[in-house]
Formats: sequence, structure tokens, C-alpha cells
Amino acid sequence: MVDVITFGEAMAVFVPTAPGPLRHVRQFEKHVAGAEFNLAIGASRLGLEAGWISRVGRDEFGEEIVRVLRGEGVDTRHVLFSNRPTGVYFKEYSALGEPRVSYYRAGSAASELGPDDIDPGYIASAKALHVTGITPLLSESCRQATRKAMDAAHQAGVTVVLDPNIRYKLIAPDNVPAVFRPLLEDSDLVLAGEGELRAILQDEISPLERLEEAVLDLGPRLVVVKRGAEGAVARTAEERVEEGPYPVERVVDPIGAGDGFDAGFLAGWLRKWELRQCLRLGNLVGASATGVHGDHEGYPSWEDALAMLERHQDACR
Ligand code: KDG
Repeated sequence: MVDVITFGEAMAVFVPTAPGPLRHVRQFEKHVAGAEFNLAIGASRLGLEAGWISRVGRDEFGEEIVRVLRGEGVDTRHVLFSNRPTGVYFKEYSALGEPRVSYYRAGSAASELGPDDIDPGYIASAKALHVTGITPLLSESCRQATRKAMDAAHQAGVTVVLDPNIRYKLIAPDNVPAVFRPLLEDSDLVLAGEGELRAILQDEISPLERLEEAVLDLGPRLVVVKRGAEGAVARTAEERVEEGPYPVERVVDPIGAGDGFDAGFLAGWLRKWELRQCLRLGNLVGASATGVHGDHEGYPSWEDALAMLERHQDACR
């Protein structure tokens, strides 16, 4: 049985070796990444059986994406090669704030993913289906594929885990509630940032506790609010658990931390850990991503994660 299946786009990522506007950057490091691809790698490193569904180009980047996943032990049997190119994105660092990204992904191989690529029997073989709000924004066929995967999961009793991952380069802020509210209503477990929940629910005022209740009122049985340097909160109808961050000495690049959090949280949750421990593992894996330039390279192995958890708990005693 597969523990978690996810689907979406992976791209080649070009990371500048120096900060500054891209027009002045001379050298880049090449990586491969994508929110769902990162999640699959993070989960697999933590000992889960993870599967990734997508389309990649019949090109060097597509080959690299599949090789990396296979090397990480992710199930790639449902990855198709396409005649369209693999998408590409560039990171851009500035001394003044968060990194920016520029996508070159319109018309990419992954944007061709469609409902026929989703095998309901495969989805039914998983314990959890991880969905992000990025995939339905890539094309109409990707939106239909997302719908089909979620329906197949519900029919088979597979837990649907949503990370909205709102990407404002792919959607206008005004359209966020219309697209994301139905996704939220259709999920069992939501892993999201506070700003994302406020954007979806159009609620800038209520305290966080009220926002969490508003999400639970829509249908999910568990909502986890990722708060970056402030840690995370898990909320069900019965309990509310708040956990501080895993300490980080120096953030090199935060991109990939949210996907790492998801992998860590799910690795605990699927092992039926109590919520506080799931949050700790999520925070730890998310924090591990921030020390490197690639999205997923910093994620720990299961053994390293357990040792780090232990050390952190000793330090807090
Ligand atoms: O979460 C990391 C992703 O944002 C990054 O890898 C690129 O998948 C990506 C996206 O669509 O933004």
C-alpha cells in the first residue's frame, strides 16, 4: 500500500550564485523542484511509500526529474513523458526580502496533465492524497485532473490533504476565494499558511482561533496553520495544539520549507503520532529546507529526523 500520492508539476530551477536582479546575474546552479515533487521526496526520506503523478518533457530536465525521484525511492510508475517541454523557473535573491521566482511554465508538459492520467485504482491504493492549489491553476485539464483525483480519493475513503500553496503569479487575488474555497470544503486535512486562509475566507480581522473554526465549519476535520518562524498550530473539533518553531541559525532560502513541513507532519500523522509530535516533525523538516538553495536537498532522512527531534526535546527540557 502507498502511504501518500501527490500530483503536480516539477520544473528545472535555476538558482543564482549571487544576489541581485536577474539581468545582472551571470551564473546559476541548476536544481529540480516543485511543491508536490518536494513533498514526495520529503515523505520518502522519512520512510513513507510516496507516489508522484505527472507529465514531464521528453528532454534533459524531464529525465533528471524522474532520475531524482527514482533515486529517492519515489514511485514514478504514473509519470508520463510528453512532447512538450519541462517547465523552468528562476529564483532571484535580494538583500531586501524573500526570494522572488520567475516561471517559464505556460504550455509545459505538466500543464498537459489531464483526467485520463489519473487512475482511480492507484489513488485508492493510498492512505492519503496530497493536493496543492498550484495544479488546478496550470490549465483546464489540470483542474479536471485535480477534481478526478479528489473524487477518487473520497470514493475510496482515502484522506484528502490540501496545501493551498497559493501562487499569486498564477491567480489574481480577487479570484482566490472562488477557486480555493471549494478545494477547502472538499478536503479532510488542511495544511496552510495564516495569510492563505485569510485570503480564501476573506477574513482579515478575526483572531487565528476563529479562523481555524471557520475552516473546520467548512468540512475539514483537521486544520494545521503553518506560521514559519512562529511555529505551527493544529486544530480539530476536540483540541488545539500550538508548537514553537525548530530553531534555525541562518536562513539561506525558505522556498521548500512549506512542502517539507507537510512531509514531516504527514510522516507523523500517518504513523498515528499525537498532534504535538506531528507539528514538531513538520517544523523540523521545514526548518531543514531553509539551510540550502535547492527546495528539497536539505530534508532529513528518518534516522536524522528522529535524532534531531530527540536533541531538540532534550534542549527544551
Ligand atoms: O513550494 C516550492 C515551490 O513553490 C517551487 O518548487 C515551485 O512548484 C513550484 C511552484 O509552482 O511555485
